[in-house]
Amino acid sequence: MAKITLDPVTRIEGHLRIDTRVEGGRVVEAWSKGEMFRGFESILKSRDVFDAPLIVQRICGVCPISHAIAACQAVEEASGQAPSRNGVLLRNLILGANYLQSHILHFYHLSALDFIDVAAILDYRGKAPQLKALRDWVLKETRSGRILPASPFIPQFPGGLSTDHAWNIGALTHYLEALDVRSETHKMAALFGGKMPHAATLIPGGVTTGADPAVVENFRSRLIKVSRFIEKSYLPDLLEAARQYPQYSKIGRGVGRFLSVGAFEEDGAPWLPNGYLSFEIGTVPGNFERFSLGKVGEETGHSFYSSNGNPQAQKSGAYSWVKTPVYGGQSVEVGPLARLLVADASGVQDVSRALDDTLQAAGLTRDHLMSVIGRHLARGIEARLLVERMDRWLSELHLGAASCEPPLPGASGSGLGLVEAPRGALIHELSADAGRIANYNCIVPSTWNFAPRNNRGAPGAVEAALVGTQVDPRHAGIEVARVVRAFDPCLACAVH
Ligand code: NFE
Repeated sequence: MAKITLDPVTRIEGHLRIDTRVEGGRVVEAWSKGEMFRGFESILKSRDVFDAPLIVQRICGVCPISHAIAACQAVEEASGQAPSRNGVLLRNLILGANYLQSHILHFYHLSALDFIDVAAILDYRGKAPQLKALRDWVLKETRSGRILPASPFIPQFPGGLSTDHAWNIGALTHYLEALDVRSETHKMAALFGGKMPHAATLIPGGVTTGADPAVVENFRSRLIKVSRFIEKSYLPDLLEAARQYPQYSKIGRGVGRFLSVGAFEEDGAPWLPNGYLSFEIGTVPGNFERFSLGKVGEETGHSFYSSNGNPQAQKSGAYSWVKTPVYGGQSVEVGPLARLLVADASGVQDVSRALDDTLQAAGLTRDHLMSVIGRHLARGIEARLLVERMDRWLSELHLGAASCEPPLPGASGSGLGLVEAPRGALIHELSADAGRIANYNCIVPSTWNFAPRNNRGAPGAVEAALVGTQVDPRHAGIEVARVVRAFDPCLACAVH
């Protein structure tokens, strides 16, 4: 076998193609290709700055909150405004709910089918109504010749799936429950965001909904339900996947450089680009340092853009519509694993404790974190940590106080938004003139992770992670898919 191509990579948002060259049963080279162009930065030009939080949310239905908050921060800096304390806490809560939604979506509905064998439903003999209904529906559709067995869950690659019937059925049960749990998280976000997925209340200055005691308790009761699912289903399923797929704790290492720009403002001070944030800011491993915007660059040597950033579909050497963000001239990995590693390296104690506990339960070490299983575990650990923080933020809300400062019109100058989206470091850069957007630039998590080679030919994070992956020719690329999906690709975001 000379190559494996996944085109399109399925169960993601947007259009991603992965090409690999295989020698001796291992991937020796990989190319990550974003196959579409969007153009949000052009759409934003000359709009009113107050439109930015609404427009940028349309980049993506999965992580709209992080885009909105980044835009609010950028507009606030350009207009010299600080959000209210309640507004900051409400942003944290809406974003936290969106993280929980996104992490549970990623494991159960986007990735689990690479591990569990859903065809186990055909042999289900139990009494759970949801599972019986699912089995009967699959059997009926199959007999009618409309679909193949397990088609509600296609596409699924052959080979390498779990043969543990009890886990297959258990995880499938959780797959169905996760639909309801995600609905709870959406409702939580909508309680303060007005609606989901694209929230209506996030504006420069804060959040237009107040902190009403009944709404706060409504949010808290749903958080308890979601927390129960994380503890009883999500984390145990992650540990079971780690147990059944030990080889996946050893592959998918990647570039080994991690970046986090800090998530969730905590100290009540006006927002500052380098202020204290609960997941900390920096790069690891080894040489933890504070994040510096001056070290961020965007390269386009292998992307379909001209040197001044305009789309250029016919360009020699280009193979992706994703640009190549670099930090200090090098490709880095962003995302939940990066956040945990940065926080761990910078002494955030509850993060270090949670890492220790989970790794011990999985029989793994910190070195195993830089792997497919490590990236999945990182989301579960983060979900548990977030529930604790969200409960605290609810308690810190000043009930009945304003959650929003009056808007300051006529923003002029530049502004920066730095937010950790569920998938990693998100940067929005704005320049404004008399309240209108002169220029807007987004550097987005999946852009970092799914970048093509940089200008010096070094691979992007996913391209590097794929190298060395052992592949079985009978499996049609499931090993490659597992490595790729552990990064949780969103190409709609990556290209924006
Ligand atoms: Ni479209 Fe997004 C990415 C996340 S950016 S899902 O990449 O998380 O805010």
